[in-house]
Order: sequence, then C-alpha cells, then structure tokens
Amino acid sequence: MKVDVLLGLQWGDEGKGKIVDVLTPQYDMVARFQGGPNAGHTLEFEGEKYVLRSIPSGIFQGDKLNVIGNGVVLDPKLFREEAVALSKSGHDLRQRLVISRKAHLIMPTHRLLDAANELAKGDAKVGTTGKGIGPTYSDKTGRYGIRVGDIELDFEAKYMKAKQRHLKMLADFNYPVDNLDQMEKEWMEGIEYLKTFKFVDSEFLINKTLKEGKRVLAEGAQGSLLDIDFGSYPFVTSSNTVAAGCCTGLGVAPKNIGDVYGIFKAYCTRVGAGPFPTELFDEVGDELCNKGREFGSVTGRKRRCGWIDLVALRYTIMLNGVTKLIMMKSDVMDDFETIKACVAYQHNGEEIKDFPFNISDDLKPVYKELPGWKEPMTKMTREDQFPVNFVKYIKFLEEELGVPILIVSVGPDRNQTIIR
Ligand code: 2SA
Ligand code: MG
Repeated sequence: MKVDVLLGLQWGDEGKGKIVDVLTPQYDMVARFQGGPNAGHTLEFEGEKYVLRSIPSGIFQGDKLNVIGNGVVLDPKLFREEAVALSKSGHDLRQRLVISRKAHLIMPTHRLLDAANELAKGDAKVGTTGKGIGPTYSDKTGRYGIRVGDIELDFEAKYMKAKQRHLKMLADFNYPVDNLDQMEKEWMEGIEYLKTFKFVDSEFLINKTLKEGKRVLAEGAQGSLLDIDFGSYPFVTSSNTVAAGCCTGLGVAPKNIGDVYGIFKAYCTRVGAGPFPTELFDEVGDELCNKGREFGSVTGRKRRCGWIDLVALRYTIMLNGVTKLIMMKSDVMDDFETIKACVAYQHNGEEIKDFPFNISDDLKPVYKELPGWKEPMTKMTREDQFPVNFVKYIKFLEEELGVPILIVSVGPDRNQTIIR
C-alpha cells in the first residue's frame, strides 16, 4: 500500500482538519509529518468544535492509530493541554496515539527566541505564531536539537546544555527571561505527561503498516505557500509543507506516495506578514472575513482575505503532484453577485503565469470575472443540487488547474461535505 497525503495548497487554514476527519474512515492510520503547535486544525461535529494543534485529526475516529511523525516539532506543555482537553471530552488517547522518538522538542527558550527574533526584525517581522517553531527547526538543522527519544536517555544534560546556549543568545538580544522559571516548570510537567505516551520508531511502524496492506493518511499542516523552500520566503514557516515533506517527515520512500489531496479555499487567506497579490482591502474582503469566520484558530489573529489565486494554485499543484482537489468554503460566497479569480499577474506590462521569485507590490493580478450562483448551498447534500453558475465555476477551476475537484465542502460540519 501507499501513503496518501492531504495538504493545504494556499497559506494554511484551508480546512485540512475537517477533511482528514471525513476521510479517516477509509484509513487505518493518520500521521502528521511536519509543523507543530503553530497548526490549528478545526473540526466540528455533533454540535462540538475542537481545535487540534499537534495531534492528528484522525483522533476522533475510533480504532485508528494516530502518529506524530519525526518531522513534527512538539511542545510538551501545549501537547499536554491539548491532550487533557481531548481526554475530558471522553476521547481516550493513549491507545490511539504514538509519538516518534525522532520528533524534536520545542523548549521554553525556543518560544522566547521566537519572540526575540521577531522583535529584532522590527518591520520585517514574519508574524509567526510565537510557538518557537523557527528556533526549534533551526536547532534541528544546526544539530543542536533535543528529540523525544532523548527523554529516555541523557535528557537532563542535553536540556541544560541547550538551555545555556539559548540563554546566551537571548542575552545577546537583550531579551527578558523573567518568566522562564514558570515556563520551565510547566514544560517539565509536560515532559512527565508525555512520558505516559508510547514513543516509537515511527518510520518502521509506518512502513510495516503499509506492508501489511493497511492504509495510511498523512496530514499536512500550514500550506504549500508557507513551505520553507518554495513559499513566499522569508514569510514562511520553517518546515517543508509540500508533499516531499511527507517522505522526510515520516520516513516514507517517494515511490510509496499514493494520492495527493490538495485542499484550497474558494477564495484565499493568509495570517502573518508577507506578499499576498490578491488581497482585498475593501468591503468584499471584510465580507469574506466575517462570513468565513477568518480568525486564526491558535492566535485568534484576523486573517487577511482576497480572491482565489490560480497562479499560486497551479504552482502548488505542480510542486505537490496533486491528484485530487478539495474545495472548501465556497458557501461563504453564496450571496456574491460576481466572483473573481486571478488567472495571471501583470508586471511592467508583461503577463506572468508562473509564480515568480519576487512577489513584489507592483505585481497586479489579472482577474477573470464569473457570475455568482446567489443561492444558499450550506444545506445541499448532493452534486445534482448545485446551482448552474456553481457548476460553471467548478468547471472553470478544473480547466484552469488541470485536476478534478473531488470534494466540495459547504459548511464546517462533517455532514456538510459533498463527494463527487
Ligand atoms: P511560524 O509560527 O514560525 O510557523 O510562523 C511562520 C509563518 O507561518 C504562518 N503560519 C500559519 N498560517 C496559517 N495558519 C496557521 N496555523 C494557525 C491557524 C495560525 C493562527 O490554523 O489558524 O492561529 O494564527 C499557521 N501557522 C503558521 C504564520 O502566520 C507566519 O506567517
Ligand atoms: Mg488552521
């Protein structure tokens, strides 16, 4: 068997959590391969809303095994909070969640360094989630990191050494560390809690699962335009969010990647700083934000909103080798008279169709206008109920993007999902 990958094609918050939850019944295992508690995967069912940060979104579906892979960075304090909240709602985690020994730990000082870096960057700040993601991945590639498996080995010594190094860096930044004792106390409690979970060599577990003919779904976090290599650098996250990240973040060979599900919103959003060619600053942008409830699920930050960008989507579909598309939140535009889609960029009188190296401010989107469908879609359950103009919109997107749209989501609930 092969691993199917599900990932976001824009700047995150496409609705991955909901779709993983919907697809999980078809799988035996769900694994996260990158990112950390910067993610906020929202799921709604039976009138309840859950936000997952580090735990895979397959956790709500009974007998599936969920894996936090080696490519993930884990904060024991936040993991504990997340897991305790889930346990309270009656979900027994220890039987269904295992953690890779090779996943790196986010230390309290990583969080402080994240804040210090942002402060030092001033106007050029990235707008990170402040969860210590960048400093933890920097330590990983700089070969200073501490991994989950170290908890079973010479943990204290490694922790102290890393902390001392970070304190020197924080002193260089002149960044206050007054809170560190309290942060450390909570973190160590998180470590004790983490120890009650099973640590595994997840690369072996996953490959064995595939050999047994079982199905594995890999769940991406953030979005392809936040990829460290291909995203809008330096306004990106610090991991490979594209499908290739699944190979390194789980230990799966490229030949063992099967379907790649690419999720996108029928419009576009981004949180944090950085270029966003189709961003709207008018009442249409406000409407997308309000109707789409576009606020960060982790930080509560207002998301920037704009029209769908097909130049960017074609790029991320190419990078990921997307085989099936999933369109989210078109219902937010149910009342719109017209809908715009960016089909190219205009720069110095030249038309650009490939996502460029430099996404500068003088890049202007070229829009194609389509008539809105002007019909509420949130209660629809079948494709044959789709309004005529919506069918035309889907056809247009499929032609532009060259990949079929398999799923259309018409609302946040599990049940508001139409599989074509
Ligand atoms: P970081 O914290 O170092 O990964 O931030 C770097 C950039 O990556 C963006 N980023 C995200 N963008 C959208 N959604 C994310 N997850 C949360 C959510 C975000 C939230 O699901 O809503 O609650 O604000 C996410 N995580 C990272 C971030 O905005 C920076 O631009
Ligand atoms: Mg999110």
